[in-house]
Amino acid sequence: MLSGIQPTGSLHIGNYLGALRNWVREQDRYENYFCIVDLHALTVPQDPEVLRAKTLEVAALYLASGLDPARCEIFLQSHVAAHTQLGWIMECLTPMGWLERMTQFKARSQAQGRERVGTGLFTYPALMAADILLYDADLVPVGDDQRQHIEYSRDVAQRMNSMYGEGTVHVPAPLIRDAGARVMGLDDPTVKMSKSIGAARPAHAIFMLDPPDVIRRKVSRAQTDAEPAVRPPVGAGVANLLDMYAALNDLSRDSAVEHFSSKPYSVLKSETADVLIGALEPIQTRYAELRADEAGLRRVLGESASRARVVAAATLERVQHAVGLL
Ligand code: AQP
Repeated sequence: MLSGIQPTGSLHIGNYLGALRNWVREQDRYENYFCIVDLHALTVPQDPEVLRAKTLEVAALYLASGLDPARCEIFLQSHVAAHTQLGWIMECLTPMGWLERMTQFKARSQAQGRERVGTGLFTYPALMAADILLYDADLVPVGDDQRQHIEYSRDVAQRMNSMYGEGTVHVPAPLIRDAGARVMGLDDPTVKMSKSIGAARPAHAIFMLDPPDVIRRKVSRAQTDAEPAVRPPVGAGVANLLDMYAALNDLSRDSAVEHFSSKPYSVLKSETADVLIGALEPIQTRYAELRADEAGLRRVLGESASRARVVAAATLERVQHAVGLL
C-alpha cells in the first residue's frame, strides 16, 4: 500500500478522514509506504522556510495520528531519487492529451491562467504514477478527489506493460472509502475542503492542530441553510456536518440523520464539534511530544528513506532495463 500527502499547508480534517485515518486503520493488513510528497508541493510556489516547516509538521502528524514506523515506511519523496528518475520515464510514456484531461490541472490552470502555472503542475500525475509503481503498490488509499490520478497511473502502467512486457510494473488500484472521502469547505460546501483555501480563509477548514475553542467556533459558523432543524432532504452544508459526525463515529449518514432528526442545527453543530475535538485532542498531545524531539523525527524519516531506496532501486532498474537504458 502506498499513499502520500503534500506538505502544502496545514493538514485538515478532510486529509485526516479521507486519507490518514484509513492508513492508520489498515496498517496491519499491508506492507505500507507513506511518503510526504514534497516534490509535488513544488508544483505551486512555496516559501522555502515554510515548506521545510510544513514537511516536518506533516511527518509528525503522520506519527501522531497513529502510523507506526515499525509497521510503515514514513519518508520524504525527495529523499528517494528514484521517484524523479522513474517520473521522467512515465512522462515520456504519457500522451499530452491524457494530462490535459486531468480535472485538477484544468481547474487550476483555468484559475491562474496557463501562462502562469508551472509545467510541473501539468506533469505531476506522471511523478505520482512513479511514486506508486516504484513500490509495486497494489492499493492506493486516497480521497475521492484523487480518483482520476490513480486511473491515469493504472493506464500508464498498462501502457508500459503492453509496450515492454507484462510484469514490467505492477498495476495499482485505488482504495476509496465512502466515509470521509470528500469533506467539503465549512464556509462553502460546494468545494472540497483544501489546505490552500484554508490558508487564505480560516473559516473554510478544521485544521488538525486547531485548538478546541477554534474548532467549536468554526463549526458554529459553518454554512447551513434557512431551515431551523435537520430534516431530509438536507442541504450541502448540513450534509457535510452530518458526514463528518458520521465518519468520526463510524456511523452511516442515515444513522446520523436519524440521530439528529428534527433537532436544531445548534445541536448538530455542538455535537459535531464535540466529536471533532475528541478525535483531534489525543493527536495534538502526541504531536507536541513528537515535535519536542526533532532529532527522533528526522531519524524515523532517514531510516525509512534508506529502506525505501532499496525497494525503489530494484523497480527502477527493472524499468530502466525494459525501456532500453544500459
Ligand atoms: N476535502 C477532502 N476530503 C477527503 N479527502 C481529502 N483529501 C484532500 N482533501 C480532502 C485527501 O488527502 C490526501 C492528501 O491530499 P494532498 O495533500 O496530496 O492533495 P490535495 O488533495 O490537493 O489536498 P488539499 O488539502 O486539497 O491540499 P491543497 O490545497 O494543497 O491542494 C489525498 O488522499 C486526498 O484525496
